[in-house]
Amino acid sequence: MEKTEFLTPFGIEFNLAQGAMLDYEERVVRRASDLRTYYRDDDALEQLIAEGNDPLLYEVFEKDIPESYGHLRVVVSKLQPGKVGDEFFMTKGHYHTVSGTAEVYLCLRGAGYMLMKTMDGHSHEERMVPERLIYVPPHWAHRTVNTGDEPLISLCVYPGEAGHNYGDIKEQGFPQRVVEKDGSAVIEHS
Ligand code: PAN
Ligand code: ZN
Repeated sequence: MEKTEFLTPFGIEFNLAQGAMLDYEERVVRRASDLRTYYRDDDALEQLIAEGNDPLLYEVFEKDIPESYGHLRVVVSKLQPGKVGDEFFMTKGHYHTVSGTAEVYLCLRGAGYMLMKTMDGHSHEERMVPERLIYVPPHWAHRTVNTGDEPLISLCVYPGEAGHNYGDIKEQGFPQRVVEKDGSAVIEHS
């Protein structure tokens, strides 16, 4: 058995009604310019960056938990509502670097989808709504998409050693895109 890093037990404070981790220690911010090449409509993204002063699209609130074997990373992911062209705001999406590690997402607020895919061509989507937990099995890349008009907020828990592999998704994308058509959210498959 691998040796795990010693940590003194602790609690984490939440306001579940707001979907907020109150005593987070790190905050990762992703702005529109961080999502260049991810959306189908590059011009619409550039327009959003220029006219919206490079708006914040999503944040991840984190506790200082070791990114190593045996630990569980506990974070809150908060994705703003909006669209780039007709495509709803989404996270970059990633495989875990240690790809055989799972993750759970408990949706706290908002509405949207979890898009998932595997390296060998499977794809799958799950609806995200409050009080629904999505189990992302090992080997499935995952991306969240906000189809509502308020932030989509989830509590995520994943193994400390998982790591994030963004490169493969940046190059290949997902086979699913979630777009607005005639006023409703539609998942397109390529
Ligand atoms: C989540 C994600 C978070 C942001 O905590 O990191 O939703 O999405 P990206 O990392 O794809 O930008 C998670 O899946 N962690 O493993
Ligand atoms: Zn993940």
